[in-house]
Amino acid sequence: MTETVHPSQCWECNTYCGSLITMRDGKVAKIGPNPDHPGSKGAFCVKGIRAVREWTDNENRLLHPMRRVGPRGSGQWERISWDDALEEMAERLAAVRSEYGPLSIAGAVSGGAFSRGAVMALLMRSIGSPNWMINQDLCGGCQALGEKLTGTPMKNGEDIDNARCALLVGRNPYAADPTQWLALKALKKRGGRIVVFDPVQGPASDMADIWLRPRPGTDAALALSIAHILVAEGKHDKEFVDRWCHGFEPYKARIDAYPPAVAAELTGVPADDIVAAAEAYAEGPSVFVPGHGIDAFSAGVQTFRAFDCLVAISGNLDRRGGNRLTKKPNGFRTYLDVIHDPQFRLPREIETQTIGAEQFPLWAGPEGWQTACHNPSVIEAVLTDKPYPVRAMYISGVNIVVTYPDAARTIEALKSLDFIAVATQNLNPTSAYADIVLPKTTTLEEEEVQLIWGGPCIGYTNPVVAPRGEARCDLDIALVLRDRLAARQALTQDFLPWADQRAFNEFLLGDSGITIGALREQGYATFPYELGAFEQNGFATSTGKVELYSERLDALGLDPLPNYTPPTADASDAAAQAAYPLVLLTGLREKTYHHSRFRDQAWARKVSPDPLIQIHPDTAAEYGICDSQWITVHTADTDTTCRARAQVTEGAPLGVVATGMGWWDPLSDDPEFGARDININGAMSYGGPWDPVTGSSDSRGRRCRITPLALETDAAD
Ligand SMILES: Nc1nc2c(c(=O)[nH]1)N[C@H]1C(S)=C(S)[C@@H](COP(=O)(O)OP(=O)(O)OC[C@H]3O[C@@H](n4cnc5c(=O)[nH]c(N)nc54)[C@H](O)[C@@H]3O)O[C@H]1N2
Ligand SMILES: Nc1nc2c(c(=O)[nH]1)N[C@H]1C(S)=C(S)[C@@H](COP(=O)(O)OP(=O)(O)OC[C@H]3O[C@@H](n4cnc5c(=O)[nH]c(N)nc54)[C@H](O)[C@@H]3O)O[C@H]1N2
Ligand code: SF4
Ligand SMILES: [Mo]
Repeated sequence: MTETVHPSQCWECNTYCGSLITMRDGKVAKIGPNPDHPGSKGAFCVKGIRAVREWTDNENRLLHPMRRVGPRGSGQWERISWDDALEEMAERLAAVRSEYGPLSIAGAVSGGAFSRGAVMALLMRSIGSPNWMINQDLCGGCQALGEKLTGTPMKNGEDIDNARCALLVGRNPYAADPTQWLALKALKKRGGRIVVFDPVQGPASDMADIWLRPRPGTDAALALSIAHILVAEGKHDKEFVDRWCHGFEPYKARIDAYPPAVAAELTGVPADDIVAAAEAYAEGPSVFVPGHGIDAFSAGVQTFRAFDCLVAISGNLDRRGGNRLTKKPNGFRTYLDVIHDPQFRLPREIETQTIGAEQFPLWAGPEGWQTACHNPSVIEAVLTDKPYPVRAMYISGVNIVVTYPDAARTIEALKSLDFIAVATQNLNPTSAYADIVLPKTTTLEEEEVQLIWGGPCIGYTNPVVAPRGEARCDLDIALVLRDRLAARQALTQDFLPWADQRAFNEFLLGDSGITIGALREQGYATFPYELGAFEQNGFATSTGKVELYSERLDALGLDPLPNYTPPTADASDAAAQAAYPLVLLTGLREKTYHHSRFRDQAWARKVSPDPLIQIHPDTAAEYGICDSQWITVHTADTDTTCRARAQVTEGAPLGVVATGMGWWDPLSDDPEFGARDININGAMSYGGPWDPVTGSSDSRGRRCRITPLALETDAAD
């Protein structure tokens, strides 16, 4: 028996924990945390320990390419060779390209946090299409754009280890991020203070010194009010503001409109509690720890800007114990650098036709953050041919039927396409509509190199096992497809100049001096990192300063100052409010699952067998709902409903119901695998209102009503 230990990194989620993988006789025997990893510092989670192995080894793993033989969604497949699969895919894509033009082909992928995002963007561009869809309008996009516009790219740079106060806003690190959770527990232990903004009770609010429960979607008013208190009491960092902040005077006028009494009225949080939170935050260094609870909604960017400006004026930017600005080793390329590299770009006149670029130029098209499309507009284009037809899709590493709002509409769009190929590790509700499915490698079978901003370090994922069956990684699929398309004169330009994933990874490492050999040895590579580099370089905005007043937003005719926008739930008229009296929150994370992943794993199903929806006891009593009873959820914006099981708890505020996301049932006989039945996105709209910058729709804060299902339904289940 031979046993070896390999330092690696889990990239099942973008915590990117350092791991140690024990191999015994060529098989993975154990996966555990790497205590030396500078990013995760020994943190890890059950998904990394257990789910990733089962994901690789499970009997449902897709091992061979398959072709659909029955109608779309019928679940009837035949095994085919890679050769046949890629020939057919090239033939069908070339046919669509010649009939409708290159722009009629779109890619869909989770986004630029993993190599498959860059590969998808470059494959689509090679075909001549600027259209690729990412998840980030639903995840982190508002944070990224808020930071970009303000000049404060600080995501994952939270220095909790050295902070005296942590301000958690819409974040549940207990389930979502073990590294943050360990750091917060340590902060608490050493006498630091934790302030939590969250309407719903959870492990973070249980540990908080101060817990504010704003009405959903109103957090911007809290941030503006705290900024007002700091400035009114002279507790802001005057020197930093004078030297490095653009637009302080108009900003001051804006925050002065939000004294605690006004913010209390808007948010439902008592004014004294807002003052107490401001006092705790003022005793820095303080770190702002945001989460999905204030992202992915129609006022997400302004909400983030309100907090980003607070971080800046309080002197906590790029400061020990505050929010560090992200940096990278000289010569290293991130995936975003690749996406924006001029050598891999289509002509500007093509990129400006990216779907969504006209309405959301900071999101989609040549000036866009990742250049990717506005997803709801792509679904619309598929169904209406406006602004032009989209007739084929290649979907990899994203389960859009489950994770995009409005599952019924996504399914309708997929059903109407001329051709769909899906690369995945197992059959799921999205691949159910494919013509061709392609077996994809898992994170134990792929080599990945990434900038870990939280480290800071370059992280390395070691491909410790050979791909199972005939699985291939995204780049390998793309390279063969490119050649087959070229053979059919269906290529605009070759934007994939690498022989394999290793060559791509070496391209990322560039002139950084970091080698694959060194990464394999240690599992990561650190690089020098200095705080306060803005003293030399300024900030990445047109003024070179932190833009409290955003020149970019001003030029686009949008509000240049951070502001409070009333939540969508407030906008409807009295009749609509009476018909849909509750506010729906979605997205609560569970330790067991990763979005729609791992839903077939027996241990996870045992811990969490059904989708739960938290309901306050008084609300439950009003509707005659008891704990564990199945109910239906119906929002004001779609005709469709979905089911969930009531969890009656005082943790949910009165008038609010809160649920998770990502539910489907891989063991179901239903060809849709429950994608509309037990999936909250079966009852959500992907339509407006949209955030004016990112085009994000409200993934929470929508009005809904609930109906108890007869208890007999339970017995039938
Ligand atoms: N186990 C596990 N971990 C994960 C994931 C997973 O699926 N499973 N997904 C990963 C990904 S991609 C993401 S984006 C993160 C998401 O993880 P988090 O960033 O922690 O986000 P959520 O769990 O969606 O919500 C966090 C909190 O926001 C609160 N909230 C809801 N609405 C509001 C509001 O209006 N204001 C405030 N202040 N709070 C609100 C919720 O009650 C919840 O407690 O988790 C990552 N980690
Ligand atoms: N209503 C509502 N909707 C939401 C959210 C919410 O809070 N509420 N959250 C949003 C958020 S934050 C996110 S991040 C998204 C997540 O949305 P998705 O990215 O669609 O979620 P996953 O379940 O992670 O889907 C990934 C799929 O890709 C495949 N996959 C996994 N790993 C790999 C890989 O390494 N390579 C390839 N090629 N494929 C892989 C698997 O087959 C899996 O089914 O959902 C969003 N949707
Ligand atoms: S938190 Fe869990 S799933 Fe995410 S990277 Fe770490 S071990 Fe992997
Ligand atoms: Mo996410």
